[in-house]
Amino acid sequence: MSEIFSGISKIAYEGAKSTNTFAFKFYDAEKIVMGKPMKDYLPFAMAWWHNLCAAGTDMFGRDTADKAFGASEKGTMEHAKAKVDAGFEFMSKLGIEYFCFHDVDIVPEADDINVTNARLDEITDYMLEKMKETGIKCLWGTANMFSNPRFMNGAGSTNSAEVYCFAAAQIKKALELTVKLGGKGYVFWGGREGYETLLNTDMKFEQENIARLMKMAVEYGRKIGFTGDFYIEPKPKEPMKHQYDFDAATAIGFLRQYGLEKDFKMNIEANHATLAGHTFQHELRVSAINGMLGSIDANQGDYLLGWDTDEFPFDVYEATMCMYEVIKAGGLTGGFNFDAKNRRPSNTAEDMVYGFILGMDTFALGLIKAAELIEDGTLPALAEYYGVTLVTDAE
Ligand code: XUL
Ligand code: CO
Repeated sequence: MSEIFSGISKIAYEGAKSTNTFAFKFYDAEKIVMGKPMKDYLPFAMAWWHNLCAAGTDMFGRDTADKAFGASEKGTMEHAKAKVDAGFEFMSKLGIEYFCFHDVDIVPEADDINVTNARLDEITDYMLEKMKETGIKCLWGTANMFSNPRFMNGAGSTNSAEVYCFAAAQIKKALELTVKLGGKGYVFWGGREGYETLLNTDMKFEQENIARLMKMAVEYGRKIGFTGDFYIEPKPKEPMKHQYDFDAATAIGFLRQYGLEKDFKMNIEANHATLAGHTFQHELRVSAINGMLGSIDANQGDYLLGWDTDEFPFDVYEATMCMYEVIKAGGLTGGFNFDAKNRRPSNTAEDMVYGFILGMDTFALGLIKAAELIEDGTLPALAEYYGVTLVTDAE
């Protein structure tokens, strides 16, 4: 198999003064921070969909990037395998230990679910080989229940029994694949679980149906040996006008109402927090104080746009506050998945690498700054001066 990112060697740490654009300035995997190597705080993951599938298409224009990775035709099993080759080479060069995937990211979806499932079996065999070769692991898997037109009215909240059953079948397979790949988590992001108008929506019934689907997933997952966490990834809107998993507080209330709280945690995405009118830190704290801080989708939005722009994170203040919460909570059970993509003009293989260097460096610097905040004693001294208790020290 030929090298896909030829000309790019393994990305090394060179320090803040380095002018080498293909080097980390802050992410030094083995550097000890508060008694642990950086990489233990920051289990980074590559999102299969953005890095290997998304090629720049938006509602105003088609692909700008060539993500064929040497395959002669896109949307084929040859292309699916080329993505596996590209993905594992990419992760190895960046030192990324995990990946996350939706079922339909890893194979082209066929008209017949049995054909899709056979393709999924074949590609995951190939992924397993690569995982053994490289030591790279699966952070979480999920089923895409929002792209196919059948899900236009939702999956768990659909008005069609047939679509509901299809969603259940898709989750069953995605769970089996997650177990096969040793995934630590399984995500529910309810992109189309919501409504446009309440005049034609039975909200209670829809929420009960979503909970029922999750309950079946838990029962089946535990039966086939899935010992990891299920996650809800809250998001208030987009694509729907109103999504049921609005934010962490809403999702946690929902889980408690339906008796799902023992099996589920939160997968908090920075840009989704912003869309809900919260800070990233707020969503992390709400999850942490409820014992449900599971995993993170690391990205950022643009405060001037009300969209889910999924940018690679470069805001060090946000990353610092995030790492402050993560350290205080005793770490994540999951990891930091870069649910992030390059802008349309950043369309080269080199740009893919730059995006990840930026994101990894931002979180590494955030970790360093959060550790300073905790270790330099300023906050406890101020708290003592004013006679207050720091909430995260209260336990
Ligand atoms: C969409 C989003 C998803 C989930 C997985 O906004 O974040 O990619 O992370 O379905
Ligand atoms: Co996400």
